[in-house]
Amino acid sequence: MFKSLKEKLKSWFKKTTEEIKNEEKEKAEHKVDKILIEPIDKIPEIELPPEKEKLIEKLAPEEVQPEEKTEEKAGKKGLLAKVKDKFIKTEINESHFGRLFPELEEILLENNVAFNVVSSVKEMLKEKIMGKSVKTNEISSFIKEQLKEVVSEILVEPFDILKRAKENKPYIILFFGINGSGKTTTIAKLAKLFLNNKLSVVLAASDTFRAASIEQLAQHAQKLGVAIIKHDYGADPAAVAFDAIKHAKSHNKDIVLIDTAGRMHTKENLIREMEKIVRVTKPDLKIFVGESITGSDLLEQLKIFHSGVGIDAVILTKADVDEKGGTALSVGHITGKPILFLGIGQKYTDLEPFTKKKILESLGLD
Ligand SMILES: Nc1nc2c(ncn2[C@@H]2O[C@H](COP(=O)(O)OP(=O)(O)O)[C@@H](O)[C@H]2O)c(=O)[nH]1
Ligand SMILES: [Mg+2]
Repeated sequence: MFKSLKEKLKSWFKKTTEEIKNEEKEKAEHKVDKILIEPIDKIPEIELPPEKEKLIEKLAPEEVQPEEKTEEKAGKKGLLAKVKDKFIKTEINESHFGRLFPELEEILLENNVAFNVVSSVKEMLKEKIMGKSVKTNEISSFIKEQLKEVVSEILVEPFDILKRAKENKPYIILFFGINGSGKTTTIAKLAKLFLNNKLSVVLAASDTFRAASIEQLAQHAQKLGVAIIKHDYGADPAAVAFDAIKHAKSHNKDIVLIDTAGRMHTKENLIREMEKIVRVTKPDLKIFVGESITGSDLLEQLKIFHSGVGIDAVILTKADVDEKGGTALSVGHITGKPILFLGIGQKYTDLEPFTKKKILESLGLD
């Protein structure tokens, strides 16, 4: 994940900030040279009477300075350049920003960062860097640091799901997202995580719509050794979930994971179905599962589910095949909800906790 974004950001930093740095250094060096020369130029000429001038000439004949050795000269120049590098500052202005941002904007958009998120990045970054006086040699690291802060503010830090899961018993988690986004697989991965943390699990096969969905979940239940509550295809998904909760209560189970269908005859039907499941099960957590690679499509789905039933957190799947990664930057900004995990493969262990730090590292910003 983020392979492409990371590489592009890296070359962007290098190229643009080097350009600005060199240009500003040239300007500043010119200024410094001028400052060094000007005071001498500006010494007012004193008019002496001609005879006095002659006398002075006699007393102090023009000193012939030996030519400085070229090596010595070069050494002095190097030192001067170093001193200049250390102290010359550039105030970042509109023109710098205008040169910096368009390429960054393109990189972000190309890598699936949503348009309005890119606009926010622009405003936030501008606010942070404009008018700031930065040592010219440190422009690159300064802008990188500021972009890191912007990304960090855009991402939402996830909560600890294991800690939360112990708050209620049974702790009810409802999953939704479109067909094929990875809900069933993610539920199995999470079940494994809970089992590893000594929490017992019941699965609810509430996708009664899609062919083979019940068998798929049943296979996972068997492999993991957990209970599954299922009805027939076409049964009421809310009723299945209700039975699973009843089972968990009577068997003293810790967690109920409710699988759902990702497609109905219409989008409105699907949302209505989800609303009903929410009403009946009163879940502690509603998780939207979406494919990282689908970019703007995923964000559209996310908005529909979020406005329809309200989500608490997101899991992005197939991050292993997503080189762009921009979706992960957009989710938090659009919903204000955190991404909890990234699905990074098809094995039960291919579920990676999402943290800001990890993302910043993957982007080469930390
Ligand atoms: N590479 C990869 N494949 C995944 C991941 N999560 C799910 N899948 C695959 O995506 C397909 C659809 O997954 P499924 O759980 O059935 O999606 P559902 O329709 O939302 O329940 C399956 O072939 C899964 O193995 C992931 O994180 N990485
Ligand atoms: Mg499924």
